[in-house]
Amino acid sequence: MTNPTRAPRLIAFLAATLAATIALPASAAASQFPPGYEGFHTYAEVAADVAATAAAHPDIVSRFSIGKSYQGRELWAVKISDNVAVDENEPEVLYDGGTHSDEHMGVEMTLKIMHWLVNGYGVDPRITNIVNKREIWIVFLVNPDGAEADISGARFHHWRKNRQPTPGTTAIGTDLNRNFGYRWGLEGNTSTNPRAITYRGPRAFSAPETRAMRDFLASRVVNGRQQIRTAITFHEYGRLVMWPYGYSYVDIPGDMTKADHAALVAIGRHMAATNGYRPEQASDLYLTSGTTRDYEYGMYRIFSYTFELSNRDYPNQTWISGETAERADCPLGVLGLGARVARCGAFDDDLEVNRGWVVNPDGTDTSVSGRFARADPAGTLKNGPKQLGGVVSGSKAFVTGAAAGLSATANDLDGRTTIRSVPIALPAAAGQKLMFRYVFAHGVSSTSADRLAAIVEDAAGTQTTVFLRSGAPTDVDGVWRIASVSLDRWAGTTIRIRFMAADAARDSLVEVEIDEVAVTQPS
Ligand code: 0X9
Ligand code: CA
Ligand code: CA
Ligand code: ZN
Ligand code: CA
Repeated sequence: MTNPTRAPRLIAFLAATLAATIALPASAAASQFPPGYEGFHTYAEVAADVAATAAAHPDIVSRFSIGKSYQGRELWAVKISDNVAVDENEPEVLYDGGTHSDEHMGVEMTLKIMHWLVNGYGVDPRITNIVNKREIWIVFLVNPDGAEADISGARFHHWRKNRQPTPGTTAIGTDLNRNFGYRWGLEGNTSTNPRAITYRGPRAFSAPETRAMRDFLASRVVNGRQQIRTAITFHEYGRLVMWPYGYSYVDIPGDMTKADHAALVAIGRHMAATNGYRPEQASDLYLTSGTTRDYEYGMYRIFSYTFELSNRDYPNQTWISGETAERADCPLGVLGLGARVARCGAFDDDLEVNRGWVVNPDGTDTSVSGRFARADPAGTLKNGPKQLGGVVSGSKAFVTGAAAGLSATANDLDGRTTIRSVPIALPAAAGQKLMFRYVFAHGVSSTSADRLAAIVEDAAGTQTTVFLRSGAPTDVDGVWRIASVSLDRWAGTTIRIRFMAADAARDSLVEVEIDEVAVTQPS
């Protein structure tokens, strides 16, 4: 393989942001890379390599398409795992390349990862373990139309965007890494000009290629939980490892938790140390919005990285960062033993994104106002703080009526409200605890009929109250407290967790908040 050297691609280095108009031949002979770059794979060669590898290793590689490009090319992908035909309950990992079509090295990296896993399986214990214990998804070339355009006539055209015309203009192409629907369209290095190389598209997910990625990600939500826990999206160039967010210069905005940030940085630094890249927050390079990485973390809390590969280092396994695969069971475990015990058990939910809780699961709740909602609570005051305006982690918790309203009793709980978790399979070992943070506040007119209960529902539907706080005719201010309850009775079974809050008997001021629900590791 030659060592290709090409013009700088990082757009910060570009003097002009307008894309050159490129003329493409009307009829396409088999495309090929310019002389000296024959080691790179054209779309047809990617498709052939993926098909041949899947055919040769049907036990661990399954090929599929996540959808079609604007011009109708299949967006080829594989799943790599043992028992590959079965959706096993194994942590999942996603790698993608070729979002920017002139960054061909990212595509080579995705192919390299596939061959690294396939060739090392049963040979290298580390790789065998990854294939057996994880489900790896690879989308090789997110933007095949652009990649073909980029090498048309066996010359490089520096074509970055897809090949979709923008209605009402003569311009072609949307920057797919500005078109994802998380905080799409903010300021920074993203353009409303259809001719610009960073054109974001008329709306989020206006491009078929980003929609295919969005729909694939959504398809990995199983039982209410996103199965993909870690991801790398491969770009070029600059030798960078970047964590979220790119949309803000703030290190830990409200839509990130402190713990996630610490883990994102730790894993990012480890990976950078293995390949000599520079680790940094994406916005340290420049502000962007609508990127793959921000969408994956913001929407699903996938621990997601952008790698800017070198445009000279044709990928070899030195640069494969297997840590994303190895840590996919519990990225927060990188923070040490305490975090592993508390956050890497059978269940962990900071309540920042939807992880499948159902409100009013039996349809019998009586609350007319103040039913549980996952929200950013407003603070309320009535003889001292009642609903607290800050949560334990990030900016979300389950709250009884998140808004403050005009009076302290405007959005408090009236009647009974219930939430129920997804099924949680508890390992058989002893010492697992249900831990959660809660606020239970009430006014002087409260009675013992007002309550907050944590309930374990077993596989047969039997409910057992394992935690109870009851009201009393005294004024109790809101304070975040921590609860810890043994689950030994249910070890080795599948349970659901319920929280029930009630303002019963006579109407009183009752406020409840729940955050950081977890089942600890066995002791
Ligand atoms: O601009 C991009 O999309 C990425 N760089 S590239 O040269 N491959 O085009 C960088 C994305 C990283 N995110 C931010 N810088 N916010
Ligand atoms: Ca498997
Ligand atoms: Ca699975
Ligand atoms: Zn790129
Ligand atoms: Ca939270």
